Amino acid sequence: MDFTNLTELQQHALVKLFMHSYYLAGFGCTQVTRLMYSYVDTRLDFFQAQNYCRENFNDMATITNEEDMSLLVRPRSNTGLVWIGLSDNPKSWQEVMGNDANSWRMSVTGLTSNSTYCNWGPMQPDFWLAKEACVIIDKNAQWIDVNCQSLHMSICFDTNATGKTYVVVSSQLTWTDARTYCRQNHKDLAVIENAEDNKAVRALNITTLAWIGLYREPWTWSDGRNSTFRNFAAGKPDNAQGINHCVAEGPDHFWVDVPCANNLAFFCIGVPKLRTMLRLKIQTDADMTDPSINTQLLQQMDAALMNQRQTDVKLKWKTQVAIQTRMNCEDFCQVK
Ligand SMILES: [Ca+2]
Repeated sequence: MDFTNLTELQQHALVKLFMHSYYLAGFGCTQVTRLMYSYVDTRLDFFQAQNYCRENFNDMATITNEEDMSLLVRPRSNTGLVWIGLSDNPKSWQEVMGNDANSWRMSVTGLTSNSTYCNWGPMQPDFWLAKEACVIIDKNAQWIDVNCQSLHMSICFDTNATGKTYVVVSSQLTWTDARTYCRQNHKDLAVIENAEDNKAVRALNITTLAWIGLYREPWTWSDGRNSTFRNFAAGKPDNAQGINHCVAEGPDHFWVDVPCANNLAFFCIGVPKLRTMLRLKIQTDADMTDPSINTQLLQQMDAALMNQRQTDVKLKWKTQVAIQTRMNCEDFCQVK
């Protein structure tokens, strides 16, 4: 189908039509608010709430300071927990070498592993008591996540023309001190990228636990911001059930870690996205059942809106085209 370009007059008419409907939808929307944060009184699990916030606002609530916390307003009737956007999604670190902000990283690069190789011991890593973000290797060359402040011997590594060589350091050090020692005297804490590397470390015949160069930074904000602000209640987080990987706030704004599967109300951040339906009547001899034709028409309408500097509008077809006659078809278009 050859859509002739919309004339300037048609573009103006299209923009007026969209914007008129946009404002009408705004007046009728009960979620319009001037607050940065919106309380959503629907009980969903963490990831369902995340989807809802992304679909209808910008994302889940990120808290960067105490002023942000004061803007989290809830009805007095809700004295329970409400999701905020902080979590430690175990899909990114538990039993796998993920590629997310809270995934395991190599000391020598600060980056996530290029290989998917790992050799976790039974039930590891488990982020026990929400305090284990560094990795040791045992005498069977199995990996275990432990508290970075605990004291252990270390395995450093060097590189040469044939690859890596590993060195045992018997001093009892924290993970950070072990890394400093390895960097000053060798290349870094041990990098283990494959079964051959792990076998080489096992050949060192260590008799107790030793640090290797793996660590991670637990907890990430849903919208990707790197706010380090925390307001956990005393003794939290503690990963008490071993599955407390998502964070909610109580009515006093103190945070607790709870299972992500809990169904709670939640706070989103951003201005609500307004939606409206437009009914368009198009006269054409083109085949409107052809998806490419529909896409082409949508692109032309997008371009017309862009020409009028209406850049914050997203269009999509709500339903498949229903042809009434060859020359007269109707469809619905959604403004988001
Ligand atoms: Ca552990």
